[in-house]
Amino acid sequence: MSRKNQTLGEFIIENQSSFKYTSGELSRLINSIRLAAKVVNHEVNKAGLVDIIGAAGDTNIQGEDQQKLDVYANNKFIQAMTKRNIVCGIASEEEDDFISINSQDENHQNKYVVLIDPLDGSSNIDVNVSVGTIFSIYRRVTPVGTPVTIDDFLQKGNQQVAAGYIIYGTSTMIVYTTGDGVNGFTLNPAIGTFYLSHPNMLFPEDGKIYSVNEGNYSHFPQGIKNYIKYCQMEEGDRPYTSRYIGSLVSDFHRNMIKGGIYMYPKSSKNPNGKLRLLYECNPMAYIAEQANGKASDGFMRIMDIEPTELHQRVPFICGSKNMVEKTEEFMRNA
Ligand code: AHM
Ligand code: MG
Repeated sequence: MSRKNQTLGEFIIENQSSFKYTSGELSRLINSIRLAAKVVNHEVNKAGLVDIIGAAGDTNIQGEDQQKLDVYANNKFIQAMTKRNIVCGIASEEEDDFISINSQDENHQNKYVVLIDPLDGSSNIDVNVSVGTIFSIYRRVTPVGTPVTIDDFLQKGNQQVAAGYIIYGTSTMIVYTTGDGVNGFTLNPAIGTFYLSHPNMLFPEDGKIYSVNEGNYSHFPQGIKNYIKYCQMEEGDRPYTSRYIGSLVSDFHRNMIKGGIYMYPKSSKNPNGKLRLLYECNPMAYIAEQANGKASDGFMRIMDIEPTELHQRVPFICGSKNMVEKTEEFMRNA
């Protein structure tokens, strides 16, 4: 039984047995993400001191090169998962190709692959606005004992066994699902422990917030334009409001708590949208669905899209169920 104030470590152990494959491998994997999150959080929180301690590209006082934060985060998450020999493969927004992991003694015995966006919301990094990490976990489809292949990564979102995000915001949180609802844990930075603060998170069925980069309005498909106009029109009791941080994790997190919709549609500038199917849209879609929300490309369920390449982009519309369905209706009728 989960309870508020339970630590993430306790929660992982307690819920391990409810997971259908109970080898403990998935628990170890989530634990390694938890550890890397703390290290990255520490670095993200120092980012404002960059003028004092040196900018990316400089050499710091210990003679180490300062890394850009997204590169730093990428290295930390990959190290956390490879050093402890927990996964058989990783794909990252920061890497052109997937990484196959093998340790001599284990000989490709691990069963899980991870797809990760180590630091999403890159335009917010240098300006003290929240950024996030997004991860998605699958069981490999190729046989254990052999190197992973691209097929292990190009799985539909509906095959995910776990997904989550870390938000480096006014407080730092891990929010994740293993297919049994969504739980959120807040870091107490004084003692470095995540506590269950948001058990069983749910999107309100309807919401008032729409989040979209309206600077791209003139390039949007007609259905999206119509939906935005519908939200803006003052008619009866339609009190919509616009909030857009430009950091998917933060916009999604707020919308899940308050009720709302996030949209990154295709446009004449970005014919497939901007966000990446495998390590941005699918994990957020899984969390959304587990929290009673919805995720669509405007016409079909995100998690049913057949992936064709690692860094594939798709239009992404996600949030409170009624709002997503309304947008789909506008898309169909445009
Ligand atoms: P990134 O992976 O380069 O950080 O891009 C993803 C981000 C999302 O977090 C955010 O919602 C979107 O890009 C914002 O894009 P835009 O600045 O075009 O509105
Ligand atoms: Mg990203």
